[in-house]
Amino acid sequence: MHDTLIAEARAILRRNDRGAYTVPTHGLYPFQWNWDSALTALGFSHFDIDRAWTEIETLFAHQWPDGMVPHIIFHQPDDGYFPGPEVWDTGRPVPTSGITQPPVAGFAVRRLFERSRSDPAARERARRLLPRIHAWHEWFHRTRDPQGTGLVAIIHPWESGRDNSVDWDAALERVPTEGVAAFRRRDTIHADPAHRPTDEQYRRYIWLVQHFRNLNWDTARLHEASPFRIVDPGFNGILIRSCSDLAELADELGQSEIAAQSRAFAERGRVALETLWDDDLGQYLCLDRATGGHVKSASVGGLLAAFAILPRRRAGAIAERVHRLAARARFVVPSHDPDAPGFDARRYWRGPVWLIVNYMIADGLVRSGEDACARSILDDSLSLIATGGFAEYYDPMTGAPCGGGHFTWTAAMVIEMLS
Ligand code: 9WN
Repeated sequence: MHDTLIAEARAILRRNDRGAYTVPTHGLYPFQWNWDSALTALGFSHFDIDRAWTEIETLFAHQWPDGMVPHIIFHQPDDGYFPGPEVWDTGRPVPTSGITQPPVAGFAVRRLFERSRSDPAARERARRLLPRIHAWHEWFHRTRDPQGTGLVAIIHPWESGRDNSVDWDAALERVPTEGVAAFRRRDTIHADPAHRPTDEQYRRYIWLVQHFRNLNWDTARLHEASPFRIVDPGFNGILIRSCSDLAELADELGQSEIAAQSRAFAERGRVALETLWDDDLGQYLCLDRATGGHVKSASVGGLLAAFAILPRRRAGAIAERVHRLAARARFVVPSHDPDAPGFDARRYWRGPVWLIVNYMIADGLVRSGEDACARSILDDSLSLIATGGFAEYYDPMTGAPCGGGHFTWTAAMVIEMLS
């Protein structure tokens, strides 16, 4: 059974392989996405370690001079996706978007290194990536935490990777729609519109893109200029974990300065994360930096923070929260609490289960001593695959597959979980 699943997962990775990068799935997402690639490299690492390194090297070959790593790289023209390179108009030699995505590459590269430690070529590849990843982490702290709070903000829902989460509803309401040029969505041709964000949300997504484009994609100015500025515990949990892992990797490679700075970023982040804790829900909350208030929304972002490797009592509370969710949903971890306002079992990040999120929560929980909870998350993940195939996401109440099919990072997570 496991062997068959692994074979199917490998075939999906090969099918979506475009040589030096993978597409998340044929049709719906025809380019390279940032955090998809980093997590996909983990899948490759079990059967083609060279290809795994290449995936991340290609991503970093398109890093901006200021350190930002864009969320999409438009390697080849393809009008099957909106918004394409002409909408972003970032002026990069190979077109890219102008915003970023959850920085999971630091974590992934440490894993790759551990899996190829005895190979001198891998050591060299890690040595070359190390300063680039560190430059990205520095960019985050410089441009997305100008007050030095220890936590960074996202300035567009797409940066979170959890595009239409209930977490963003109130903040997105404040984003205007006047002046948004007419557009034609393509996602709803490839996937069921009932599983995707609404047109109203898309108008606000595009307003933000136009706004940043009018500021010439000067990333040093965008944080202050954006009406949408949110501190997401999941996003920060990922950054903290990557900084910690980069510190370990830098130690191994004798790069003591990068090690010290990365460790300092991670420690400051872990302390600051505490300010997002909510006793009521037993999880972390987002902070709306534009209003200064917490966003009382029971989303998976507050559980994904477990990836940072939390102190025992916090990890225990998150495990307890997952346990309570399991009493309501047939499959954990739903991206939104089924009992909370805004839950929608099939609409993208407003309820469905995502395997990448499950993987990261489980990984963090194991490292904080919550093995049983982590095991139940992984078991549910594999049951979803067995019944629904390698989908983009799944209905937590029925297990029905949703969004795109033959999905790369879903397949990569299956290989990672079973290997
Ligand atoms: C926008 C590729 C990406 C993921 C995101 C997911 C979705 C894009 C979209 O697909 O976002 O970046 O067009 O819907 O939300 O997490 O990286 O798989």
